[in-house]
Amino acid sequence: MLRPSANTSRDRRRLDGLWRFAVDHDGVGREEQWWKAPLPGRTEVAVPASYNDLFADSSVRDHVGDVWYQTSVHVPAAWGGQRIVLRFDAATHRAVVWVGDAQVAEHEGGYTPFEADVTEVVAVGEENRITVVVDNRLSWESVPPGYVEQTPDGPRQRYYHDFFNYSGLHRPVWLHTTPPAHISDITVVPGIEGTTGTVGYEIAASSEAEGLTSHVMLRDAEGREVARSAGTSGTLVVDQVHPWQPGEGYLYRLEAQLQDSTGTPVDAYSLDVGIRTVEVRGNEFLINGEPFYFTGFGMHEDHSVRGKGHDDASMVHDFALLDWIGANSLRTSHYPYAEEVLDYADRHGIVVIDETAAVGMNLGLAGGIMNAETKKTFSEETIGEATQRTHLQAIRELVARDKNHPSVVLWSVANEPESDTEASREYFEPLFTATRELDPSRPVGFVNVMLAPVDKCLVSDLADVIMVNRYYGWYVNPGDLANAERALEDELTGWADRHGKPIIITEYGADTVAGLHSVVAQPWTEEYQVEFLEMYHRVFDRIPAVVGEQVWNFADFATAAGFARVQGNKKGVFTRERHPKAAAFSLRKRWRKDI
Ligand code: GCB
Repeated sequence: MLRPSANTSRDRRRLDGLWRFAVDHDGVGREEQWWKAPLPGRTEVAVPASYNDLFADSSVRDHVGDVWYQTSVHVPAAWGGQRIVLRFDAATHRAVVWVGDAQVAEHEGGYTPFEADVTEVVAVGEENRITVVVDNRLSWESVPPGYVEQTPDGPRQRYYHDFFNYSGLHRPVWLHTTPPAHISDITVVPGIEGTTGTVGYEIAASSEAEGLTSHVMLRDAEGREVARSAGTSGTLVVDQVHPWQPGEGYLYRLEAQLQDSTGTPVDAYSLDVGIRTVEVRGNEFLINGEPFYFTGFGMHEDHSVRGKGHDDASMVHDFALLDWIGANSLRTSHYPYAEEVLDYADRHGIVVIDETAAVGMNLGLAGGIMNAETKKTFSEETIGEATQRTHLQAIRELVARDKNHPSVVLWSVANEPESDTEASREYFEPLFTATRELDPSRPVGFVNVMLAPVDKCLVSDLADVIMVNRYYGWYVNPGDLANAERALEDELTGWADRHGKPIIITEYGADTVAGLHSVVAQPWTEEYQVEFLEMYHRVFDRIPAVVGEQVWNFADFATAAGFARVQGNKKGVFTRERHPKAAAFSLRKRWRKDI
């Protein structure tokens, strides 16, 4: 599925803005067919945004179930004869879409795009009503999982992950066109040998394109042609290649065309391409054959008021802070981020660990802390075959969406699942296999939890890279950094010895209330966060297999209520408003080589 584009053969419109909105408190909208008329009430909502925090109303914020969105769009008469497509970059967690009275799409999974060919349904040259119902319930079959508890006061959504269940239309909505005979997908796989770059390409086209020929041309960043080829697949060869590199996101542009027998273009699509290699060799992580050391953060798409809604201004600012602090990488914890984020990372040379929304698959933990749960994590009553099917589909959609981004160097199939039981291994083995089949060009891993240390974890040997989240000095040995240092070093040494693979510490951090200070470093103070991180860095520097450090978290973020959460998780190095805590300055000293 290619993203909407505007060029000589295609056009696009963003449908963002204010939409009509109704919370289906009584769960009657589907039965009453709310898509057939203007939605009840006068409420409006911003798209893209989470709806939860837009209103001063807990019955909206904590609503469990359906909410309805509706807008009207004029479809230009000039679009007649084109294929018209309605696309949602995301609807969290599932949606059904109608144009007028006709259902056109249904999608499960809150963080990947979906689209519908609405050519036969829209009235060209007229206003068309678009209605979407978005269901935010998490179940044992969804990714991430959860369950709805019935209480005397109504349903309550329960889940095991540590971020607020923001919901709604979080990303742009598009109406766009392609010619009926069109390019439907492009896959590129870059390579480098010495000073020569290669771009393996494959072009998929719609059935109407039979008889047309595919042509591709590669231009450098200055627009000069550097290679061309014909046919639906092949390899472009680039002499004196300018590689895509961390810190310098050099991009070529692939221009693909479908041409008829007279050489006239019928459809065209352009794609940015970074030429780089990624390889795990021994305990090193190599980009373009050079050892790469990850610095940066696990992040969240999280802002006050708009929740998980994508916003370019906030994104640019977050990247500016990453640059300021000297971060060269991020993990899309704990779900695929907006595609704009990956585009930006491509252009600016930020390295990305791309994660699915499989988080909270560990009933021994809830909201980041130990949980007295009697249910088994992996079972037919909880996370079972149905969940695995959803998970597999989420991996397929993630790889399909992000396969061409040079910034993405590693797939993370899950965050902190239970991984010390036979059942967990049975669950994950096919998912690793499938991910490698879908993309043989990138390493695959998952993020290990502290409850499954090196001698207990039964899943890590399936991974190319060991990713671990550790909280010595916080959840274990709180306030005792001397003991924490020994325990951390012992454990990381154990991982290095056992697997001989590169290790990335994908989370380490301490909750810190900005403005809280103490002369003798105490948990929750800014001083403690600084000393905590410095202790981890001493240990990392003593273990050669450690190839990366990503602090938890970039910024404070919203969570479900909990006695260890002070208006959310406070492990940010920046506050939720993106103001630096003391730790930001100490990380900057470590990570920026130029100051
Ligand atoms: C973790 C989770 C992350 C939590 C964090 C915490 O291990 O991966 O989602 O927010 O711990 O702060 O407890």
